[in-house]
Amino acid sequence: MKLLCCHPSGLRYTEIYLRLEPLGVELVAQAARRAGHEVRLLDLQVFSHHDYFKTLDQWHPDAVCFSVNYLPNIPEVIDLAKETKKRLPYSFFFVGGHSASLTAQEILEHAQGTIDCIVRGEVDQIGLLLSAAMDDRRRIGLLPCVVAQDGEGPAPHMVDDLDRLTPAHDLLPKTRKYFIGSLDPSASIEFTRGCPWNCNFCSAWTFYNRTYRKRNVEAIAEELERLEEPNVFIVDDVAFIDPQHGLAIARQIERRRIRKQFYVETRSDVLLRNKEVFEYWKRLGLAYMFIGMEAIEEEALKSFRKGVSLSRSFEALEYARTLGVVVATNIIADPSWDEEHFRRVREWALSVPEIVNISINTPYPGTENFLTVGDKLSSRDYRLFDIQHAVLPTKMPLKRFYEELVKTQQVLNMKHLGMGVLKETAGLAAKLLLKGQTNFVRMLFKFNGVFNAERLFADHQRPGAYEMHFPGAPAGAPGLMFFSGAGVTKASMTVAQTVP
Ligand code: B12
Ligand code: SF4
Repeated sequence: MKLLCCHPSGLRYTEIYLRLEPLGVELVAQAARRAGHEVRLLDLQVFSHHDYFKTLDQWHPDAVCFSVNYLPNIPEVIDLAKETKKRLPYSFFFVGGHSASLTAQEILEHAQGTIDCIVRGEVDQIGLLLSAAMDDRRRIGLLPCVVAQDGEGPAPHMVDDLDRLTPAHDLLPKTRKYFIGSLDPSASIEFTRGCPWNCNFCSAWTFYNRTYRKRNVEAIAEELERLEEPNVFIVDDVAFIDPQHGLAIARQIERRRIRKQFYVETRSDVLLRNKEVFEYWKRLGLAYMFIGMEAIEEEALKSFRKGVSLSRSFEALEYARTLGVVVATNIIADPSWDEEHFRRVREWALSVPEIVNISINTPYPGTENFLTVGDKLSSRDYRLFDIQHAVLPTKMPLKRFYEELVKTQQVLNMKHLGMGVLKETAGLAAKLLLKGQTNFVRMLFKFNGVFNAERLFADHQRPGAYEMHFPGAPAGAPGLMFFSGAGVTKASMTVAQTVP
């Protein structure tokens, strides 16, 4: 069978800073290739819809799949499914990934029969699914992980060996298009999967049942050795939770003389607890670090159930500074914020040397927040769920809220984007341009074209919205966990607050 594996378009609000390779769909491609199928990869973050349709028309795939990790991509994928079925009526169209797993029934409803099924959970039994698609599509709804129009198979189980599959990086064309800031070009890699904490705005822990699994260090080192890119984005939600694992990977890198620059994301308490791991990684090439702070007020941190005190957060920032890596953090803006609140955040963010990013508190399906405040949503247009739009009622008039948000983002970005930064990084920029890497330099000038209050406001009036289901609506209720063996719903939502 010919299978076309696709990742949907990037968002204009993230593409300024980064564009990263689609690991999820690369795993699907690898699984299908192993099962003997002919596979192509197409990433719409890099290629256009025109390229997609050209591939359909010229290559005639028997099956097409999309990875949907992001809610804003749901409408795009549904529209592409509809158009695909017009061109290739007998093709098999399926979707998987984080967001698709958590909103499976409603996606099928919106797609009106053009999406054959959603595969929930992790890439595992793709071979079985593709055989069923070739032989007898009526069987599909009986398969594990599958949600189809006419049936739903057993709940997904978690993959026991994360090293059984490695991403089909070699099938990815145009790898030089992936970058994060000045780490241009950059590949991506996964060391661990899942998160043992339970912040109420996040679905990382609900998706993976609050488990935390580690890959084999040798397998990781071999994968790193195969990557040609000089930079690597480590996609773990919280890097180096287990210090022994982090140290063991570092030793492998040192022993094999792998020379790369790395980007990691972690938590304040993990950083402070495992200083020796981060120091070792700094010596090996750790260049960028993102620390999820989320708030600069104790009360707000508590309300997110982050499990870290404000003083520990500030201590972590201070310590990170001494490591000599670029440090970025994020603050979650609440729709209840007024001018004064934005002003206080601007004042704090300007007083620290780190890159400070502002996102908006957004209840995602699969999060506890969705179950508690999801019925108050002011918009259910999937395209607005990118944490740059307010989908809960704002205290200030919406337009005013966006003006304050963009003003804050502009002030903060002046520190890190534009002409001033180009002057400071002139040597690096010139080096990258000489190598034909333009992503970083373009990034420095894209900001104003993208972050714009008028545009954010106008996005709420765009036609063609598919509406997300409210929590509790028959086809939209995701519960909190869906892997087999778990059944946490709104009624039984108390989750143990164990912090590793
Ligand atoms: C790197 C990353 C990004 C990159 C984009 C990378 C890319 N090209 O896809 C950037 C930084 C741009 C990004 C942005 C955002 N992200 Co992000 N991101 C991640 C991160 C850290 C890693 C993704 C990854 O590669 N994982 C490794 C691969 C192997 O896992 P995976 O893709 O999930 O694939 C597994 C399954 O989902 C499944 N699968 C995936 N695709 C398919 C397809 C089929 C057909 C099948 C069968 C199965 C399947 O199988 C895989 C495992 O076997 C994840 C967290 C995480 N650790 O996963 C968050 C995460 C996916 N992001 C998230 C969010 C919220 C966002 C943002 C909205 C906000 C933000 N954090 O900035 C934006 C929106 C971007 C957009 N386009 O809309 C959430 C998603 C929540 C949700 N959907 O409910 C996550 C889970 C983080 C979190 N802690 O909540 N992100
Ligand atoms: S620590 Fe990070 S990944 Fe884990 S639940 Fe909290 S926000 Fe999500």
